[in-house]
Amino acid sequence: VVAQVPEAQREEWKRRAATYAATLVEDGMKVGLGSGSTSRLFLQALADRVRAGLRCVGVPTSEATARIAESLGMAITTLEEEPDLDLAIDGADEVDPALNLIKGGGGALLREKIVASAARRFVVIVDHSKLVPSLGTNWAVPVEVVPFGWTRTSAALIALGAQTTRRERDGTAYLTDGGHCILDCRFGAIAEPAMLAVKIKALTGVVDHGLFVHLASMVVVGTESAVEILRR
Ligand code: A5P
Repeated sequence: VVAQVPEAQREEWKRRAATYAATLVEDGMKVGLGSGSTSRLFLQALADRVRAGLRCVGVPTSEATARIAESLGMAITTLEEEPDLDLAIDGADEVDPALNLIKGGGGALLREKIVASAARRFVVIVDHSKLVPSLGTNWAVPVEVVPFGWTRTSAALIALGAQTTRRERDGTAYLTDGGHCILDCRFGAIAEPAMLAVKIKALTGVVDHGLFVHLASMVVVGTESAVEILRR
């Protein structure tokens, strides 16, 4: 499905969701700032509001997002300074009908999950092509693992039913902002994300994974003509 939608059209759908999400930020809020291309559009829309007088402070979910936010003139801080956020807004790779997610296509899943968990409301912004009947339809589950003994951790994930691929960049292991590897794990369609999430998290060597279960309070979906709001 994803491949059939021209990129320019998806970009427009993403922009629609991102622009709507920027209107959810109220004066004085502490906001988690997501990572990825949809979040970048959100940052641009939010920066427009900040230039118009809105006061807010953001906690970035990646070094890349921190750089973008700063370049747009936005105030940023850390979870150490502001451990309780009013709102977090981020993209996703897949969204199922129960609003469970796969995240981490951009490799920022660990900080994204910590920031989403620190927020009173976690709002997800996606284009329509990200909606799937079950997680795992189009995407592998990214699993963040410590580099030490990663082949052992990979074997444990294979024993859970995954086909694993270590993510690479320029011919060498891709490393996250936290200095960990990512193993992209294909499980096929995932019948019970909550159960799989617990099993993956229990493996020694796993730091965290891209299954976001029962975390999103709302999903804003950009479509051809409008935004659709999905609530849990
Ligand atoms: C980053 O690690 C991811 O979780 C992104 O939020 C996700 O991959 C969605 O990215 P896009 O908005 O670029 O599709």
